[in-house]
Amino acid sequence: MKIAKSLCLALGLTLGTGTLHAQEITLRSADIHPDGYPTVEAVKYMGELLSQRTNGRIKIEVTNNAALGTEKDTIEQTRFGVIDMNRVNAAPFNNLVPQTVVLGLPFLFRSTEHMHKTVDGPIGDEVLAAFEPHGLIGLAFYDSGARSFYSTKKPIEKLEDLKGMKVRVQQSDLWIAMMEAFGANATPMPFGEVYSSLETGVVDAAENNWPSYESSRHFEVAKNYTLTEHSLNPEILVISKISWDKLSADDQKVLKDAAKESVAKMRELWTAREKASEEKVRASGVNVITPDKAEFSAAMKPVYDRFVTDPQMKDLLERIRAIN
Ligand code: GTR
Repeated sequence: MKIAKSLCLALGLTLGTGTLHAQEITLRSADIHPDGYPTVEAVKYMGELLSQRTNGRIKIEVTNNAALGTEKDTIEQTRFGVIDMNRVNAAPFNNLVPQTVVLGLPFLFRSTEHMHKTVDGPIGDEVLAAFEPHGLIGLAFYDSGARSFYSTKKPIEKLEDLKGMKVRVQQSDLWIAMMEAFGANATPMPFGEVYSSLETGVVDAAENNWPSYESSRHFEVAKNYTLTEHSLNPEILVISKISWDKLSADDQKVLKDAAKESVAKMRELWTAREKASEEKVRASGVNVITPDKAEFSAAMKPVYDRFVTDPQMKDLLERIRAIN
């Protein structure tokens, strides 16, 4: 009895102390997309899992709509621990983490399934691990569908139509080179500037997946959508190494698991949104063109020649191609 009592006391004391010292953590996560967009909702879902599994001790607060800045800027802020987490497309990471380049290479993935098998396996793990020396911890890959061109005036029906067109691209050397290989004039700029640039003629075209084309309302100003589907470049979720290092090993595991589990949720949300966005865009009367992709793909050789040069890149590419 005495022993039990003292045990209880000891336990109570331990729990009490634990509660007193349990630090509540709110991780601030950036996204350029609005509420309801699958990337935003997937990170919120991850936050729910994290909160449940830590009894409300660790939370995620998603700051969306680019309120924390452009992707390029928020990557820097995340590296320096000003922002804890960030969901960004692979492209703006290209210049910082060269291993991410392979995922954006044009016409590389044969299907969404091929891309999933790549990022879900050892190659995905290698790419995520490559972030650490740059002050970031790679947590997960999210879907981003297929990117296709959209233009304001001249519809892009064949490769030749891109010649001399001013096309907005993401801020990445790979993407600039890709546009040049297509024969276009690459104009790198943040996503938030694309709508007005299309509207005022600063650019003639841009490229993106159905959900981004729709949610950004770019389809209202660029009414020709050409299904080149030239890249299946995924999204990447990262956490600042500074924020990561402040977590206990147990919390790091809970966080990583929650991130991995949010991937399935994201894929579900993505499939539904892709369909809904396509329906909305088509219903608005956009001119949807299905081109012969072969000539677009054939034009990409200089991109591979320039970016797949070192042995590590060659090896990554061969292994991705070998995935069935
Ligand atoms: C979207 C992607 C964003 C951003 C944007 C862009 O598909 O989700 O992270 O990369 O494209 O083109 O800038």
